[in-house]
Amino acid sequence: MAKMFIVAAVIIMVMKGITAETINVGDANRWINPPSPELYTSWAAEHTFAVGDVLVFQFTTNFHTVAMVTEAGYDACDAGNAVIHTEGPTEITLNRPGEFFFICTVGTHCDNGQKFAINVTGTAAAAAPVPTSLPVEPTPTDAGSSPPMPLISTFFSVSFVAFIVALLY
Ligand SMILES: [Cu+2]
Repeated sequence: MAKMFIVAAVIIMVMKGITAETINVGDANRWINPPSPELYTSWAAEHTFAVGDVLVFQFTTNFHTVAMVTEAGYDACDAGNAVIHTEGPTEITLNRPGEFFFICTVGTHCDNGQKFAINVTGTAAAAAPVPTSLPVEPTPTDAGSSPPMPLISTFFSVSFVAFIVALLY
């Protein structure tokens, strides 16, 4: 029994490891008109991005913007008809795998390097929120087996407690 708890706890820790992260764009520099054109490309190269992660663009409202653009828009510093976020901070969830391109649309900021491209790894399903409104159907006769996916949050809580219990022994 204790072994099962430990296995469950390990699964939970792995799950926690792949849980969405909040990532501050530019780290301490925040989202600025960069002093060097490589600031954000360097920043992006130093980070990894996974589906479900949230990018936080820290800036004073109206001093900068955030637009998620196409690759062509990124190259040309042209937002086209992309949504332009003007309120700081702006948070953008990376909701799919693949390439994302971000620019600031204020003045020559983008030309100065206030832009970056990232490649997001993972699967779209990984970011799907756990449904909380689904009816939970307990299966008492099947208590020993792995719980089905909709019970994942219950599984999480129970396993965490089990992990603590396991630590005590
Ligand atoms: Cu800007």
